[in-house]
Amino acid sequence: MSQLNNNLVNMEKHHSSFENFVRTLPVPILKEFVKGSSLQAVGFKKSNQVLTTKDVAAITKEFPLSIEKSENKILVTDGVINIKGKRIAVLFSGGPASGGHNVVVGIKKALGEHNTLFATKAGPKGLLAGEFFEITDAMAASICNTGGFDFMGSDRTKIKSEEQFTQVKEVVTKHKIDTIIIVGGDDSNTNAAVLAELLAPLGVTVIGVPKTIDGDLQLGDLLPISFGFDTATKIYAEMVGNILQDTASSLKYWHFVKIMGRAASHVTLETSLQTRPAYTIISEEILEKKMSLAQVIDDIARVVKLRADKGINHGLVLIPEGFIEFIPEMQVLLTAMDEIMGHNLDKIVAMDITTKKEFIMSNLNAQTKALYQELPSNIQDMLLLERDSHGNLPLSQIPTETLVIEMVKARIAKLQETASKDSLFASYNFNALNHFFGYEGRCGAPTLFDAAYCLNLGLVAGSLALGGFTGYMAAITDLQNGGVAQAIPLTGLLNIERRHGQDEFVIEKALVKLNSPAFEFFVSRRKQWSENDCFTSPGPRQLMGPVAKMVPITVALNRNYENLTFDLGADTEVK
Ligand code: FBP
Repeated sequence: MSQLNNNLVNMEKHHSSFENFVRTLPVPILKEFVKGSSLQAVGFKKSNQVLTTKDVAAITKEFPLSIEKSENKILVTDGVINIKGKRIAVLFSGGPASGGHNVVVGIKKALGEHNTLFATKAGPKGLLAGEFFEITDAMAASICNTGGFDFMGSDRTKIKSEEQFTQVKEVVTKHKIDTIIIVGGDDSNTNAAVLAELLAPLGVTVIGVPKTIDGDLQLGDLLPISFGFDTATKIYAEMVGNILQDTASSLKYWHFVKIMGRAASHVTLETSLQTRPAYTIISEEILEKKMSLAQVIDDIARVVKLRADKGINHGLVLIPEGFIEFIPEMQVLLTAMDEIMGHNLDKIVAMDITTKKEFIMSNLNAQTKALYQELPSNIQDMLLLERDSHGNLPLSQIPTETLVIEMVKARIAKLQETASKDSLFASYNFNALNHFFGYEGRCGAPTLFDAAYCLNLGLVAGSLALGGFTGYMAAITDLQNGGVAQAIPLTGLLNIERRHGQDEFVIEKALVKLNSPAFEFFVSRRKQWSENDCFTSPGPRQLMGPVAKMVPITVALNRNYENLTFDLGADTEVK
C-alpha cells in the first residue's frame, strides 16, 4: 500500500485529520474550574433565589422529598470540593445534540481520578437494563470536541411505570450507583425530577443537563439556551445561506425549507436572523393571530407575487417543523386525536392504517372530521403515527413543506387568473423545490460555543453529583462576562399539562415569545427581506479566528447583549 493509502486507512473510526485536530482544540473554561494545567470540581450552596411555577402546591405534594432538600432554591458556587469514592452514571436521553460528548468529558474531569464515571448504553433503556461501561481518561480524550451521541447512544424511553421504577431501583442498588446524570430536553429533565424523588430514600441522587437543538428548554437569564442549539442553527444557516446564494444565481427557483425544532420556532427564527430569506413562518405568531392554513398560504403567495412583479423570480421560505401543530384548527383536531388515541391505545396498536383511520374518524366530531378529510392522504396517515413515550407526534416525518408548496402553487394559479395581463406576474412560472434540514444539524462537531458550554455544564453536573445534590439541572449563565455556574431546582420548573389524554407534570416548553427582542427585531426587518434580496451566507462554523466565539443571535438579542461575542473564560487545553 502507498503512504497515502495507509494514511487513508488510518483515518477510519473517527481519525480523520479534522477529528484528530478538534480533539485537542483548547476550549474556554470558567475560571473556578481551572487549577493550574488541570480541571477541578467546585462546591455549591443555596442562594436566596427561589424558583416556582403556578402549580407549586400540587408539585410540593408530589415531590415532597426533593423540595424538602432543595427548598426550590437556586444553587451558586462555593469554593472547591474534594470528594472520593463516588460511582456516577451518565446517560443521554432523546435526540442527539452537538456537545453531548463534551458534557461527558466535563463530568469526567470534575470527578478526577478518585471517583468512577460510567456510561449508560442507549439512554434510559440502557439504565433499565443496567448496561454500563466505565469511562476511562483515554475514552474521554477520544470524544473531546466531537459531535454526536455515538459514544454511548441515546433513546426516548420515558421511565414512568411502577415496573420501570422497580427496575431502576434494582439497577442502582446492584451497581452501587450514587448519582445518575441525565442529559436531556424538557421531557427528559422532567423524568430526572421524577427519578430524583423516587431514588431519594435510597440516597441516590439525580442531576439534569439541558440539552436539545430545539432551544425550547430555556429560562431567561437563568438558562439562556440549551446546548446543541448553536451548532444546529449554524449548520442550518450555512446550508440555507448556500441555497440563497444559488437562488440569486440561477434566478428561477423558490425553495421551501422545513427546519427541525419540533414545537417551538426558535431554530427557524435563529436561522432566519442569520440568513435573512424572503419569508419565514413563525408558528407561535400563527397561533397568536389565530391564522388559518389558508391565510398563511395567502401571505406566502402575496410575497411570491410581489417579487415576481418586480422581476424577482426566486426566494426561500423557512417553515418550522412544528408549524402544523400551531394552526388553531389543526390544534383542535390533534388534541381530539390525542384524546381518542390516548384512551384506546390497546385497540389501536393492532389496527392496520385503514382501520385506524376509520376508527379515529368515527370518534371525531363533524368539524374535526371534515378538516381531517380535507388533508392530503399522506398527511392524514402521518398524523396517525405512534406518539413517542413522552406523547410527542413525530413531526420530523410529516412533509409539511410539500403540503405548503402544493397549496401556494394552487393559490398562485388562482391569482394569475385575475392578474393584469401586462404584469410580470401574469406570465410568471412558479418553480418550487422542497428540503428538510433536521438530522444534518444534530450531530456535527460542536461550535466553539457548544464545545465550551458543554464542557462547563459537565463540570457543573459532576460537581453537583460529588456535592450530593439531587433534583437539580446544571446551568451556565452570564455568557458574555466569563460565565457563572449555577444549578436550577427541577421542581421549580414543573407545571401540570394535559398530554396524551391526561394531566401530567412536565417542564413547560419555552416557545418563541412575540414580545421578545429577537422576534421584534425579526418583525422590524422582514418586510425588507421579502421585497428585496437581503440574504447573507454565514458560511461554515469556525473553531478559531475572529468569528469563532459567537452566541446565537436570538440569545444575544433576548439577553440584551451589546454584541454576539461570548466569554466563558480562558481557552484551556483539556488534559
Ligand atoms: P429532543 O427534544 O429530544 O432534543 O429532540 C429534538 C428533535 O431533534 C426534534 O427537533 C425533532 O422533532 C425530533 O428530535 C426528532 O426525533 P427522532 O430523533 O426521534 O426522529
